[in-house]
Amino acid sequence: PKTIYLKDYKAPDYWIDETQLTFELFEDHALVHSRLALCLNTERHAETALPPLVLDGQQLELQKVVLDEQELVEGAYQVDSDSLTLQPSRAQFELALTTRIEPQNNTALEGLYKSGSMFCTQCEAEGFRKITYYLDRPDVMSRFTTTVIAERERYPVLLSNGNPIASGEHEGGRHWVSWEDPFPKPAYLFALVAGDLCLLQDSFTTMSGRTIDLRIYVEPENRTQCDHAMDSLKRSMRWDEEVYGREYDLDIFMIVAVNDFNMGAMENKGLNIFNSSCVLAHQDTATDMAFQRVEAVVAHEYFHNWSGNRVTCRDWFQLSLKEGFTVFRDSEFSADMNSRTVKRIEDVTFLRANQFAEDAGPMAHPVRPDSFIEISNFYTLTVYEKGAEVVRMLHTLLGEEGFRKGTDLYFERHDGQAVTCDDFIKALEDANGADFIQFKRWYSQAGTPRLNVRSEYDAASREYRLHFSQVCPPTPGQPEKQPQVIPVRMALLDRDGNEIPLQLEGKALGNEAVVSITEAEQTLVFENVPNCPLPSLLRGFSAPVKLSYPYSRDDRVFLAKHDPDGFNRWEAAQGLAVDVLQGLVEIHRAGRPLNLDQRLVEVMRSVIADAELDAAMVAEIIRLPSEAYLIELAEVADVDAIHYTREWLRRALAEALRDEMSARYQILAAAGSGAFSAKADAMAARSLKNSLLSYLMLTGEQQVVGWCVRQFVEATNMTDRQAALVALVNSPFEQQREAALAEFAERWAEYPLVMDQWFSIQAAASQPGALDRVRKLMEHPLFTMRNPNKVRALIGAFANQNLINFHALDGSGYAFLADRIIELDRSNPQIASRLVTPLSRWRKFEPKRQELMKTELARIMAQSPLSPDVYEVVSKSLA
Ligand code: DPP
Ligand code: ZN
Repeated sequence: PKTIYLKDYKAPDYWIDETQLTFELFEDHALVHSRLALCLNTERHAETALPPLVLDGQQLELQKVVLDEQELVEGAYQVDSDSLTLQPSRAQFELALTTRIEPQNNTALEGLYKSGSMFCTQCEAEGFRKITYYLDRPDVMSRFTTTVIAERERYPVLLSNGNPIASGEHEGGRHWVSWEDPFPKPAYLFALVAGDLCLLQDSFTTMSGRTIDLRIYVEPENRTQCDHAMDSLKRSMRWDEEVYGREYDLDIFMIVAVNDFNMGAMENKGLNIFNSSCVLAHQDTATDMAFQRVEAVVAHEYFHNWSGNRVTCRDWFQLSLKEGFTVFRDSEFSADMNSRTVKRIEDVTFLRANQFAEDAGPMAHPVRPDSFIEISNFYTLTVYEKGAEVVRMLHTLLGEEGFRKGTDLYFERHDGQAVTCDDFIKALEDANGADFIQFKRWYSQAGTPRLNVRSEYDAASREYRLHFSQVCPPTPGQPEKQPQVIPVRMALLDRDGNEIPLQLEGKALGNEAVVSITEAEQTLVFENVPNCPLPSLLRGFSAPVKLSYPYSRDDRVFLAKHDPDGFNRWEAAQGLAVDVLQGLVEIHRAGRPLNLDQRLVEVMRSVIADAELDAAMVAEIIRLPSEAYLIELAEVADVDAIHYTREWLRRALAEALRDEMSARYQILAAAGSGAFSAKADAMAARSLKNSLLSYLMLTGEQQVVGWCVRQFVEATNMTDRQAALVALVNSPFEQQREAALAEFAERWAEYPLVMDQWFSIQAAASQPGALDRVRKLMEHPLFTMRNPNKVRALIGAFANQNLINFHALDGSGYAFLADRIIELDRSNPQIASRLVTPLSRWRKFEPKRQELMKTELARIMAQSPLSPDVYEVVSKSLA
């Protein structure tokens, strides 16, 4: 496999102005006829020296090549496993091709494939080349017209990008529809769907008064689960008008739900294709978390219409241009729709447990990578989530208004273009007269910077000094880093928790300020500080760094109770829990008895009793840091000790706070037993109630098991039902657990997404014997390795969430995962490659586990053939 470098980027030799496609769909193959109007890129070549045309194409059977109405004989063009080459004789010419493909046998789910009885496509990043020969690169933007021809009976609905322009009947029960997309687009945004689908329809009036036809297509049995997605879509459209001034541009916007999909969803122009898990939501079948995910993904894909489609990426190294920006946009949307602080806590928790681990592992790469083997491997947490944090910092530095001026200029300047991250930054700079030269290191340097802070108070001069030092650890290919711009949102608190007005070098900054740390070592001197304050640093997680300040546990307790900033109150409680757990791990490793720090108990007690505090905040504060996060924080992670002490602490807290927890649980259970509501406060109440239930179950009291079973049986929604099931499955009450699992499976057998939950809950349960259970579940009639959601639900949940069993010291978890990767690589390399992640993190563990994990990686590496996807991740992991 070949490495591709950003520094080798060259504009294409030819452009494709027009792309006309005709698809003839049959039961065992499809014919793809393309007619391309090409022209020389005169900025690169003179008309007197025409370069050969090299089109990308893979796994295609080429049937016909017609150049300017002349059919070419074999020998007049060259075909190899990934290209078609021919020599044009004019600077402008027309090329017509026919290729034959077999969507029915396409198990990689890239290009044109079948999901159930439906035809659908996934072209990002390089799937279009599996449909026909093309310049399959995002800087080649073309106007597409698409005709789909298929049997009417089986495929009454035929969709593609843009607006429908004509349709008709053919002989033999076949029919056709033509679609025209007026906006030039790269091939990765092409889409086609053919199926027997039902339609949920609505409309939206844009800010300029145009009426848009909104359509969600799903398989008939899912008809009743689309309302939430439709509602989310309308709110997204309004929000993008209000917050970014962006109006929708076609007359029709379609979403199609498919069951077999590698990613969450895809923003194809005018025709978004979604994993059904990111569209369908009904309270009977979907949890509150699923509702929020649907809302976020619908928004994300819709927002791509501007940040991604109207302005797209020049090359795939710029992926974060659209993904980082769009994740930032969707997270702000969700923050506006729900609780801003809770949304931020969720995002930061996710980032620190997962993206920080990526940054510290063998696949660490900058937000704008400078090389790759397989681009599919770079749809990463770094490109998406860290990319969004980088955009968030720009937003913080420029402020709401300045940022908006910048994005207005960006959209205006680059509409219809394929651009780079530098172009994005340039627009923000130009609109604000700002200078982001140093800031751009966030795009080119990998790794999570550490920001160490110390303080000094001088009572005589009333000066308070904060000493900052930043250092970013080496990452593959980047041994040394330059200091980055780190915006620190902060305040200083007095002994009552009030903010002290900030005066920095003679300037009054108000009670809260954003200070930029730009040097490796930097000191800020605050003046007129009456008493030694306690700093509240990095509020709202204003930069994706690992902050360390020598807070005592008492300091953290104080901040958890008094910081006026909600996010940092949570952060202080979380920091206290981390500190307590890290201490317990040390005590446990030394073979000494564990003891419970009463300060943590008091913090939890006070929030559980606090009826004023948003229930979702309470739920976040009492949630202990995850095992994954504790592993990430550890130098060498002792999985057993982390699991043991965390479970011990959960039980100890449950016992210490039994009365408070059960009182609050009862109140919430009684209040939530009425009609279902999907409003934020109702969701928050369920979240807290279920978090309390899971603690209470650890007391082992029969009475609590009774509550849990009752909640399972009487729940009016999937959130409550599923939470009760999780609590039972993780309990020692075998009879109740098995009964609940059996009843659940029987009731929801017809609902694949609900059954995904059923698989995943069991795969993640930490009791011994988990691997045997997972093996047995693989034989369940509803399980299949062909469906990515099922693989994620069972194999993914076991390897990523059931850490104590996955890391079993006999190596059985590692061997099991390696077997699945090898098996999947033959059918779906993208999904196989994703599963390598847990093994790739071997350096985090002690020598014995390291050896076992490396042995499995080496076994995968020795397979032949091996996809470039898996090859890249495994070889980099072993390097
Ligand atoms: N479907 C993926 C996303 O929306 C890739 N564009 O992020
Ligand atoms: Zn995206």
